[in-house]
Parts: sequence; structure tokens; C-alpha cells
Amino acid sequence: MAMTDNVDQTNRLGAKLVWYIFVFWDFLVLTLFSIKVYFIEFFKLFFPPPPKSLKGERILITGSGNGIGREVCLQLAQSGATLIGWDIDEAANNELLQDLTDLGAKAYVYVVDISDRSTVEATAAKVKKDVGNVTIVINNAAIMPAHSFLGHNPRELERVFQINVFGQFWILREFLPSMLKNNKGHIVTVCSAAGIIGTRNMVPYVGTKHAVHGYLEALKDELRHMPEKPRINFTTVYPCSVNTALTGGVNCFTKFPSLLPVLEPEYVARELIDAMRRNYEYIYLPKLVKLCGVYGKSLPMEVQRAATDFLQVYVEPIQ
Ligand SMILES: NC(=O)c1ccc[n+]([C@@H]2O[C@H](COP(=O)([O-])OP(=O)(O)OC[C@H]3O[C@@H](n4cnc5c(N)ncnc54)[C@H](O)[C@@H]3O)[C@@H](O)[C@H]2O)c1
Ligand SMILES: *[C@@H]1O[C@H](CO)[C@@H](O)[C@H](O)[C@H]1NC(C)=O
Ligand SMILES: CC(=O)N[C@H]1CO[C@H](CO)[C@@H](O)[C@@H]1O
Repeated sequence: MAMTDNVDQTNRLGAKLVWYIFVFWDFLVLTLFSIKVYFIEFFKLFFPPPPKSLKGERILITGSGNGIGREVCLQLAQSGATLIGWDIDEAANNELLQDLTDLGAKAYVYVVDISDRSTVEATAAKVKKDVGNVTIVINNAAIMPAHSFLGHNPRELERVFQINVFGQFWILREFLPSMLKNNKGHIVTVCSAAGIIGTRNMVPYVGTKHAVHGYLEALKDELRHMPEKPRINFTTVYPCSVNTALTGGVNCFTKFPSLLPVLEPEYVARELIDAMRRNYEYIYLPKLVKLCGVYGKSLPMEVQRAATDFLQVYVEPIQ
């Protein structure tokens, strides 16, 4: 009796020891890997990865008619990629097509309300027929109603999520499968500083941008754990304020316009394309957004609030 007890105990001790050795080994591997990543990141500061060619890519851009989306299209006109512009604004998209054709681009435009799933499905089928499989998606279209939370009407609350979040889901459902099958693709997303920081008078918009940031993190984790480890790249852009029609109905404030300047869509588009071509996973425009939105998160909440009051970054709807 006492004998078997002893044997059991020894076995249990042995199993525990083996478990500790495995955990220690995994931790060692994790540590060495982290050190390697830090070295590579440091190296990349001085020697950024070379930009990849976009020749032959088929790039879908939503919200192509105006603002950042339009600039991205114009700047890609001579890249050798086929451009596919989706926008709800038909006149703006036709004008874009004219400009792209003048620049010698291979381009197609479609009138699409991305919040409408059946339209997205039907237009995606048309794109596949007209152009072939899309290899890069740039999810950019969004709206930004800005009022106090209770000042939004219910219809607006639904619409902002339908466009800013569900619109991206309907698009990924159409174009991700062929990327996975062909083991090649790139998902570029225009998120926002509002995807990592909350600001008054933009409660629903901030909700949608946090949703976008969050679903992308989860999607990347999901793809990473697929047995076939698909080679799909992700680039997410977090701009602060940009001089486009999106902010038409609001005044954007900051005490330090030189630290947080209102950016031009040309600049945001240039940085987006550069990040996409170098396979960067995140970019923050301007860089201060990263300081506040990423590193600032480790400060106590009270300090974060005091710091945002100090910086005074917020929007005020025009009455
Ligand atoms: N402007 C800013 O201050 C700012 C800051 C941070 C992030 N962003 C983000 O940048 C992206 C582009 O915004 P922008 O500033 O160029 O705005 P914009 O209003 O100039 O352009 C948005 C485009 O999306 C289109 N669109 C709107 N609803 C649509 C729908 N349902 N279906 C298809 N197309 C639709 C519009 O017609 C327009 O052409 C958005 O995701 C926005 O959230 C903008
Ligand atoms: C698109 O990708 C799918 C999946 O790999 C493939 O079956 C199909 O032939 C491709 N279409 C074109 C036009 O290349
Ligand atoms: C499709 C594509 O561009 N894949 C690239 C993703 O990024 C890695 C490097 O981070 C490249 O090796 C892949 O070619």
C-alpha cells in the first residue's frame, strides 16, 4: 500500500518536473524570439524593407470618389496595378475614372453602397467577371456623424455601423476566400485615431473604429492559426484629422496644431501606399497618435484623461 503511494508520488513529481522543463523551454524560446524581433525592428529603423511592386495586382478601393480614397487611386495610377473603385457617389467616381484614364491607368469604377450586402455581393460577382480575383482590398469608405450621443438619431446610429463595420465584413466575405485559396493577398484598412482613443461628440463613430481595430486583430489571429498559414498581409492606418469632406460638419480642435496638424489627404494616401508596399502592419499619422493611443494606454486612467484635457483634442459639431 505504502509502496504504491510512493510510486504514485514519484510519478506525479516526475510529470510535474517534465511540465516545468517544457514551460521553461517554451519561455526560453519566447524570450530569444522576442530579442530577435527587437533586433530586426531596430535594424528596420535604418534599413526599411524595400517597397514591393504593385504591377499586376488588382486593387479594390472603397470610398474612391473623394478624400483619401480618391488620392490613393490617383497615386496608384502609374503603379501597373488594375484599380477598382467603389463609391456610393456616382458623379465623383465618374470624374475619378476620367482622371485615371487620362493618367493611363487601368481602372474600373462601380456605384456601390457598401452597407447593402446584396449590392456588395452582386458587384463583387461583376468585378470577378470584369477584372478577375482582387488581390488587395483597401477598406476606406466611412461616414462620421458627429453630435452628442443622445443627439444622434437612431437611424444614424445604425447606418454608421452598417457602413463603417458591416460594409467591411460584406467586402471581406467576397474577396478573402480567393486570397486564401491563392495564398496571396493584402488587406489594407483605413481605421482612425478614433479606433484607439475615445472622444466626445463621436460616440458611434469611435465605436465603429474600435470595432474595425478589434475585428482585424481577431481576424489576423484566426489566419495565423490556420494550418496552411495563409500569406495574407495586413496594413492598418490610424490617422488623426484629415482635411476632407468627412469632417465637413464639425470643428476639430487641438491646442497644439503643430503636434497634431490637420493632414492633407495627399499625404495620408502617400503614407498608406508606402506602408502597404513595405508590408507594415500599423501606421499612425502623425506619429504622436502612437504615443497617445498605444504607449499612453499604460498610464493610469486619470492621467490619460488629464493628458487629453491638456492636449485638448476633440470635435465640436457645427450647430
Ligand atoms: N477625414 C478625417 O479626419 C479622417 C481621420 C481619420 C480617419 N479617417 C478615415 O479615412 C477614411 C476616408 O475618409 P475621408 O476623410 O477620405 O472621407 P470622405 O468623406 O472624403 O470620403 C469617403 C468616401 O466614402 C464614400 N462613401 C460613404 N458612404 C459610402 C457607402 N455606403 N458606400 C460606398 N461608399 C461610401 C463617400 O462617397 C466618399 O467618397 C474613412 O475610413 C475615415 O473614417 C478620416
Ligand atoms: C480566382 O481564384 C480562384 C481560387 O483559387 C480560382 O479558382 C479562379 O480560377 C481564379 N479566377 C481567376 C480569373 O483567376
Ligand atoms: C502577399 C504578400 O505581400 N505577402 C507578404 C507579406 O509580408 C511578408 C513579410 O512580412 C512577405 O514575405 C510576404 O511576401
